Parts: sequence; structure tokens; C-alpha cells
Amino acid sequence: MIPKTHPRYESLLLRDKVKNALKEGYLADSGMIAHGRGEAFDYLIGEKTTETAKKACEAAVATIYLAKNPVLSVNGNTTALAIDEIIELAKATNSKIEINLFYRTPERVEIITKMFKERGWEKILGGNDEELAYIDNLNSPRATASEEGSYTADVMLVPLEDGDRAEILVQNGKKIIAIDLNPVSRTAKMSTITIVDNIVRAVPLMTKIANEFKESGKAYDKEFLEKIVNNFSNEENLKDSLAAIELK
Ligand code: PTJ
Repeated sequence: MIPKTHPRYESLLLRDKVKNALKEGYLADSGMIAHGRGEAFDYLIGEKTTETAKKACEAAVATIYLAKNPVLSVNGNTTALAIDEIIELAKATNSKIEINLFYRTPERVEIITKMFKERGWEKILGGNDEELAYIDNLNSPRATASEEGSYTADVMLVPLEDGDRAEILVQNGKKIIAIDLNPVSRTAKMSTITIVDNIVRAVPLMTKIANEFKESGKAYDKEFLEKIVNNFSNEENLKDSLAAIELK
């Protein structure tokens, strides 16, 4: 039990989630390493959402609203840290959710599928029962793709990925939104929009923006959405994200 008064309470809580996910059998053991790397970058940006990340979130939501078939891709770490938040975002933006694992095993897929179903999200794509297609030129289990999901998606959210998929998906004509605390990662550089923020803050912020756009009618204003997307430069945004890292 972590005392709420601990100065690193939030961070320790996330560590607990990741540790439990490993014990429950759905987090890849490398997921612990990935989490540690994320923690270090989060520390450097002050463990808060920067204005730069907020801009990227707005561009991401606008891109999703303009999409025909948006898909939110989930792996072990994303499930451990943000399963409820991902479901909320999918509901707010009418997106599909698909399991995609680098270290894919039927057991991990089964546990993650069950977790989504227990939360009322029945139609989880990329599961064991589905006949999956394969993305060309991708030589890892990440190549698995649901026909109605990532195979035909025009926009995909890919949080916390290693660097092999984003580039290929972009080459396949998809718009890729990454959530990655490391602004110099391969995924960050290769994606269409990179949100340099912790997934636990970025996804709820995206949902908040999505709901605000809906309430104000902007979600249905194509011109407004296109303007946000066209004004966004991932290269510039990554430069600003890097500048937000302060070594004091
Ligand atoms: O569940 P699987 O089998 O698909 O495996 C998933 C992992 C995460 C193990 C796999 O994709 C991997 O090895 O990823 P990497 O190469 O370690 O990259 C993960 C990236 O996510 C790194 O750049 C981290 O800085 C970043 N990251 C880690 N935690 C967070 C994060 N970004 C946002 N929020 C976080 N909480």
C-alpha cells in the first residue's frame, strides 16, 4: 500500500499497475523496461502536459474526427495504464479498438480481450478468434491486422510502440498518431502526429477535447478541423517537445 502523502505517489501508482499487469500475465516483460524509459522522460518534462503536447492532442482529435475508419491500437502497457481511458476515447470519437502486440501470444491476447469485455467493450478487434490479415513489409507479430480495423484504417492511434510499425503504416498511406514520451524515438519521428506526453494524461485530454469539439459543434465543421490539421507540423512540435526537457 503506497501512502498518499508520498511525494512520488502518482508515479508509484503507475509502477504498481505495470507490476500487477506483469503478474496477471498480459504485460510483456520488456514492458517493464519500456515503462522505466517512459518514467525517465516524464521526469524530464516535469510530469505534466506541455502546451506543445496539448497542440498535438488537438491535431490528433481533429485528424480522428476527419477519419473514415479510425482505430485505437492497444498493447500490454496501454491496457495496464489506460484501459478505461481508451474506451472513453473510443466512445467519444466513434473509433474501433484493436489489440496489437509486439510479443504476441494467445494467452496475452485472451487476457486483454477479457479485460475489455468485462468493461463492456465487446467488439475488440485483433483477437484470437479473428482471421487476421498481415501488413506487408513488417517482420514482427505487430504485422497482424484486423481486416475491418488496422488493415483498412485511415487513421490509427499507436501508443507506446517500439519503432518498427509506424513507418510502415505511414508508407501504407495511413495517418499515424503516436503517444510517446521520447521525442527522439523512431516512432515519434516517423508518425504523422506525435503526442509527447504520458498516456495517462494524453488520452483523457484527447477525450476532453473531443467532447468539447462535439458540444461546440466544431466536431462537424470540416473546415475548422482541416485548419487545425494543416497548421500542425510534427517536426516543429517535436523540436518544441525536446526544448521542454529541462536539465536543471
Ligand atoms: O505489449 P507488447 O508486446 O506490444 O510490447 C509493448 C512494448 C512497450 C514492450 C514494446 O512496444 C516496446 O518494447 O516498446 P519500446 O521500444 O520500449 O518503446 C516504448 C516507448 O514508449 C518508449 O519510447 C517510451 O519512452 C514510451 N513510453 C513508455 N511509457 C510511456 C511512454 N510513452 C507515453 N506514456 C507512457 N506511460
